[in-house]
Amino acid sequence: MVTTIQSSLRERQHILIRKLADFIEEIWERNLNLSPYDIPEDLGYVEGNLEGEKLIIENHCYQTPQFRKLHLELAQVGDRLDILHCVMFPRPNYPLPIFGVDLVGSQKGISAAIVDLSPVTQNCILPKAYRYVLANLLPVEFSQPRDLPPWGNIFSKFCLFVRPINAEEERLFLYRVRQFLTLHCQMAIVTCPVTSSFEKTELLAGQRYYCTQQQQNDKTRRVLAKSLGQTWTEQYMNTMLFDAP
Ligand code: 18B
Repeated sequence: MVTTIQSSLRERQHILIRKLADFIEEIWERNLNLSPYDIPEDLGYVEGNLEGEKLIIENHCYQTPQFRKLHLELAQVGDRLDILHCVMFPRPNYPLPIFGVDLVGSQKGISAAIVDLSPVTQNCILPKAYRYVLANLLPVEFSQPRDLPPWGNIFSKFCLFVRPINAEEERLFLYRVRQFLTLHCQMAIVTCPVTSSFEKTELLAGQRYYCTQQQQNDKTRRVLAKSLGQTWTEQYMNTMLFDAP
C-alpha cells in the first residue's frame, strides 16, 4: 500500500527531480553495499495540511559500511512545489566529505539547484584526491548562478548553486551531480577509517557544525512549518534532516 503511494509521488514530480532521484538510487546501488536504515517511527511517509495546503514527504534511507545514513527525501507542497533533498552522512570515523543536493522546483521551473561535497575537517578543505578530480572537471557555465546565504559557509569552493533556465542547463546540472556522486562513491569505498580519537573527534565536530548551519535554513523551515507546525518541524530538522551523531 505504502509502496504504491510512494512511487506515485515521484511520478507526479518535476521531471528533473524524478530523474535525479532515480539515478541517485541507481548509483548508490551500483557502487555501495546498502543495508536498511531504521527511519524514526512515522517519518517514512508523512502528510500534513495545517494551513490548507497539503505537504507530502517520502523518505528513503540506507546505511553502508562507510555511511551512517544515506538520505533521499522527496516532498511535494500542494501542486505548486516539488523538492528533492539528499544528504550522505559518513560514519564519523571515515574522513569523507558530506555529499548534499537540494532541488526546488515548480511548474514554472527549478528555482534552486545546489550540489556540493562539503568538507568536515578543521582546515575546511576537501581531501587531496577529491580536489584533484574536481579541479579537473570540465567547467560548466550557467546563466543564473545564485548567491549562498550566510550559513552556507559550510560549502566547498566546488559548490554549484544555480537557477537552471532551460532543459540544457537542467541536463548540465544533472550531469554535474552524477560526476560528484560517482566520484564520492568511488572514493568512499577505497577510503580507510581513521583510528586516532583525535581525528574522530575532529570529524564528528565537522559533521555537527554542518548540521548546525543547515538547520538555519529558514526557507526549509517555513515550508515544513506551514503544513506540519513549528514543533514538529524543529524536531524533524534536528532528527531526520540534519541529525548530528
Ligand atoms: N530549500 N529543502 O531539503 N538544503 O537540504 N536550499 C530552499 O528558490 C526545502 C538542503 C539550500 O537562498 C528553498 O530560494 C525543504 C541541502 C540552499 O537562503 C526551499 C526541504 C542543501 C538554499 C527549500 C529541503 C540545501 C536552499 C528556497 C526538506 C545543500 C538557498 C528555494 C524536504 C546541500 C537558501 C529558492 C537561501 C533553498 C525547501 C541548500 C523552499 C522543505 C542538503 C543553499
